[in-house]
Amino acid sequence: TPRVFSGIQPSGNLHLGNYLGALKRFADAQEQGIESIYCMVDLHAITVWQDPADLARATRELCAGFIAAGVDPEKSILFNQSQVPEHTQMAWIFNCVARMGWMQRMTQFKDKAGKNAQNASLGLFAYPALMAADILVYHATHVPVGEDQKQHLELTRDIATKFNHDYGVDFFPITEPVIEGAATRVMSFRDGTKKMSKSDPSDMSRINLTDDADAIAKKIRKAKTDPDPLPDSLEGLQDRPEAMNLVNIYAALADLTPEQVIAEHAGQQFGTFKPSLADLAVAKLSPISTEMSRLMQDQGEIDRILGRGAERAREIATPILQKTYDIVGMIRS
Ligand code: AQP
Repeated sequence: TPRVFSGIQPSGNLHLGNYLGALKRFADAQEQGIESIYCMVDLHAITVWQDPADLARATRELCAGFIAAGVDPEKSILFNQSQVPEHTQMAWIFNCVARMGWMQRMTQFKDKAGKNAQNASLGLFAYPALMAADILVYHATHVPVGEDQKQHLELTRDIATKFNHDYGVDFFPITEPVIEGAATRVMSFRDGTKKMSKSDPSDMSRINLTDDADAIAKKIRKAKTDPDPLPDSLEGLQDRPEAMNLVNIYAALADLTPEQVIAEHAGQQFGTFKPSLADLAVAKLSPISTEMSRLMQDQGEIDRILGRGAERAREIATPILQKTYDIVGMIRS
């Protein structure tokens, strides 16, 4: 039976890329009635330093973001990673399955560690093994993510394959990444060759899910573009990353294909297209930010949702971890 797992880091600045690449698609998937498990991956977040008070706040805000985006905590399982210790227990097993060379190839590690990789945390290096544990401790079959996570998901498949092979079992499923839709890679508003990211120092580079209508409209108006009008076919966007990004965002927000957006807006100047996009973005996103701030007023309720989600998650994870320990030869008495 299919089972969906995905996670988001509570590292602040939840943005349009997280919404279109992840949250919105989770809400859409939920309607298909597949068992879905969604995690605020706080243990991943601390692979780079997080102020403790900010981390707690960002975790609650992320939970509010899931719910405001349409993920129902009754239908889906919503929890924070550190409340389910089976993730880290499984991660240790996978640390012993994964190879140093595999980790060294991860582009996210190279990007985040920067030039001074010796100074990066050991956790940042081992991040993909914990991510494999997040997924496989539930025997999840499908993982909806943005394009940037593709390499980590391949590593998850490699870990599952090697574990199954090393222990001569057919135990872990080979997980399918689900990377689809018009906005699997939302780009920065300042630089169309960089992905929109939480950690970009420029707030103008992204739309935060907590931005109000004025901020959303202003950021779209000021987004970098080229001087040409929109072309009359998708091919005309090939070497125009900023224009392509805005068309893809429009398509994803309106549940259209990029082709349909181009057909509707061919020949328009950005002076015309940007205000339409701003209206659409405000219509779709400001209800989410309003709902997030409403939910954030009742922290106790958010904490109860996370706690209840963690209990439900553990019901699935505990027997899978125990079986893993049995396979590996760990005594349980
Ligand atoms: N720009 C993006 N376009 C589409 N999807 C995106 N995702 C992230 N950025 C984009 C997807 O959002 C989910 C959660 O991401 P995450 O917070 O776990 O990971 P991240 O890649 O570290 O997020 P950021 O915003 O890019 O943070 P920093 O700046 O710290 O690197 C994932 O499904 C991801 O694909």
